[in-house]
Amino acid sequence: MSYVDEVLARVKEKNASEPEFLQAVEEVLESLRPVIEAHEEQYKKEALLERLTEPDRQMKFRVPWVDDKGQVRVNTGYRVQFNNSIGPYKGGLRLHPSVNIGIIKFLGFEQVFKNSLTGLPIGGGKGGSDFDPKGKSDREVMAFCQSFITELYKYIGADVDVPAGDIGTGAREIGYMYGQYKRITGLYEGVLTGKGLTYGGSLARTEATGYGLLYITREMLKCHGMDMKDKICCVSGSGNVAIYATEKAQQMGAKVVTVSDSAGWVYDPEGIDVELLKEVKEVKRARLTEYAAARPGAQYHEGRGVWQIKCDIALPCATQNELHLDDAKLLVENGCKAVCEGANMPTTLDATKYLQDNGVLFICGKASNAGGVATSALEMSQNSERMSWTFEQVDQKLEQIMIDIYHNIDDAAKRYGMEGNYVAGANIAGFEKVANAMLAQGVC
Ligand code: NDP
Ligand code: 2IT
Repeated sequence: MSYVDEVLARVKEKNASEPEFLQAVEEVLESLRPVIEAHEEQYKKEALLERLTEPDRQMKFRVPWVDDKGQVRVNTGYRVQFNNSIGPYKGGLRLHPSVNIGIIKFLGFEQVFKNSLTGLPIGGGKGGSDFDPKGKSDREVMAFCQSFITELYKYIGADVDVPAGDIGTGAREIGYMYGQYKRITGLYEGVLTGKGLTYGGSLARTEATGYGLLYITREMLKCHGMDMKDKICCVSGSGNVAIYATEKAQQMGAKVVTVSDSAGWVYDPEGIDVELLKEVKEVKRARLTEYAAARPGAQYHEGRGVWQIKCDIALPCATQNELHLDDAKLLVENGCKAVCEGANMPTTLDATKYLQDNGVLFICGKASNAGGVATSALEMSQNSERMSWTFEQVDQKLEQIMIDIYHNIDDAAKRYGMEGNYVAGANIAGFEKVANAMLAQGVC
């Protein structure tokens, strides 16, 4: 049995109840086969893959808080510190009822490679809770965030582990968490990113994941003789990533015709009105039915369905495993040219393979959504030097980082004879830097 197969079998046995984590590990290890085979003896002796697939540590804790009726509520908090061989742990906090340890581990594992691809000195981690911010008052959200940090503060720090936003965690939640960290520790330091602009946040961090997704998409299209102008795009989700992906795609001359949330989706043939979408989602925290009600030409449908709309470019920006094999078949049938992931692992393994086998250009999330965490690392730099850069400075750096990521993953795929396979390229390029650092640092 090859070393990769041995490790895969062991990981499956040890983590049998964590399907998302297994999916993420399988995708990475399958792509790494040629790299591992070239160093099989050394890597096996060093147990490199066993160390890479086992988090440094994982914290699980109780988060008690009091709701507006005076009732005590209890959630579970998590932080998985996966790998810090190239920098302090870095990665978001997801607040969603579906959160469990397997989801946090898959996200933390992906983050290790993604953060490596940014070229910046950040290790991988992830955290969150099964708390659902939907329908909660500001005071309830604050009570939860304060309680969450009252436990988490022990494990984080500007040079240790720097959390940020993810699903359900935006500027409001980061603000409450930052205030509580400061109150407990007395430290005014860059322990969280995605902060408000008046207390250490970076310009362009809000836009960064969505904008970055479009910068890398445009670079890939350019290298294949295409551009964004007049392209029809289907976006899923309507949160932070989806909104700014839509905004940048339209600035580039494309037309985004769909968005979705967990209840339904909108088809707006005239092109999504981003300002209206921001008003509905960022200000009112309302459902997409309100968007459709305010936009006469738009159709609202319950359930899922964005991938049935004919498009040139598909940008899944909601959550994991939201683009299935059947969706991939529809996209191919409708002439879709490129799928670039804004979310983490939104495309199932069989759908990814189908798209690649049918000539659709495909960039996986750990490369294409890396602009968010890259800009978080730029926020850390600004905090360290106690300076803040202009929007244009940050945006330019972000754009260059995304262009560099495209060429790095393209080169890595070519080096191993897999030209055009950007999944393999991303996994290989992300792995090489982390593996070198781990080997150099000895058994740890
Ligand atoms: P938000 O909470 O801002 O938005 C999430 C969106 O996805 C909402 O429209 C939400 O709908 C929808 N959604 C969430 N869960 C589900 C589900 N189970 N089924 C259907 N729709 C769902 O999160 P973000 O935009 O920040 O994150 C979106 C994705 O991008 C995630 O995969 C995240 O990990 C990834 N990501 C985020 C980065 C960031 O900087 N924020 C960076 C890199 C990746 P509803 O409101 O109804 O729940
Ligand atoms: O998945 C991700 O990369 C994020 N949610 C952003 C992490 C960060 O630290 O900015």
